[in-house]
Amino acid sequence: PDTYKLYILRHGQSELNHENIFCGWIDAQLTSKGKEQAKNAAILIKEHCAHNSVHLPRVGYSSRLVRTRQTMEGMLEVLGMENALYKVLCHGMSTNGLSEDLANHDAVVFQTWRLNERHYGAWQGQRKPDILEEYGKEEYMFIRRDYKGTPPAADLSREMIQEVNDKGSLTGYDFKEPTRSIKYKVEENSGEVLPSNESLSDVVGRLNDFWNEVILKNLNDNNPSALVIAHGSSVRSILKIVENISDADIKDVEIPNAIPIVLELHKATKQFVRKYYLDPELAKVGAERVRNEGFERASN
Ligand code: DG2
Repeated sequence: PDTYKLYILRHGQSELNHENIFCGWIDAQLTSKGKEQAKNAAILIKEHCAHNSVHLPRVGYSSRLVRTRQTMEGMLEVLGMENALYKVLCHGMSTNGLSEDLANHDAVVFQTWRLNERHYGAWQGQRKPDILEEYGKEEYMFIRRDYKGTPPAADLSREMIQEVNDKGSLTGYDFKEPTRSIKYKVEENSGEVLPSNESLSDVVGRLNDFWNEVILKNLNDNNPSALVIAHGSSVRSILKIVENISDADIKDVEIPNAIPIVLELHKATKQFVRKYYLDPELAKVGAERVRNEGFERASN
């Protein structure tokens, strides 16, 4: 094949997705439906690779939030790659040593805050229908989907974070200290400046270099594919960067939970060639559901 392939997806349904609550940087875990979705996503990739006689991806990228970690673990289990090495990447750290790591593990997964969901500021932890009622339809959709729409900043000293560690168990955090400075200590010590609210354009700004300098750079003949597990906003940001989608058009792009998108890139130039969902029908239904969140009282 003359293209590299990136398998990109949003994590499976989280507990807060299910409750119709803005999640952002809150560490919500996957529901049992979310775990099933992760398995199904892995099966789709497995079938796709078998059908095209190509190897499974062995390099993975995820956010620092537990819902992408759980999705990754569930998928790697189905792919028969449980012996995976997880590494946090932040300022000043590189993916050097990848080939040695791959020699000793089934897969290597880099976790970065740059793939986190956008920080939803003061809206985090609040029910979508309540925010819709408080702000009205126009403002709600502007902040939720306009490229520059920014929610009010979170009060970080009170940031309601149901923090769980990478394995999904509640950590014994001392809530007197903001939990962020415990979870993201590595990042803060490395000099990263973390947000307290973000628009989609902020996410594109913090993700762009990581996309080009890390994810694209690591694609080569030894690693012609990679698996990227991210969030609604970080997947939309990736599509915006890769397909050069306009600021106006990106507001109409919705990302369903856990349906892999294949992004094919030209080998020589790493330019965008084509994009497709591995289950287009399911993706359509899922995207429609996301678009309507907040407008109906029933949860998904
Ligand atoms: C959702 C996106 O992000 O919400 O933060 O609640 O992908 O992490 O579940 P995700 C959240 P919307 O912008 O679609 O309302």
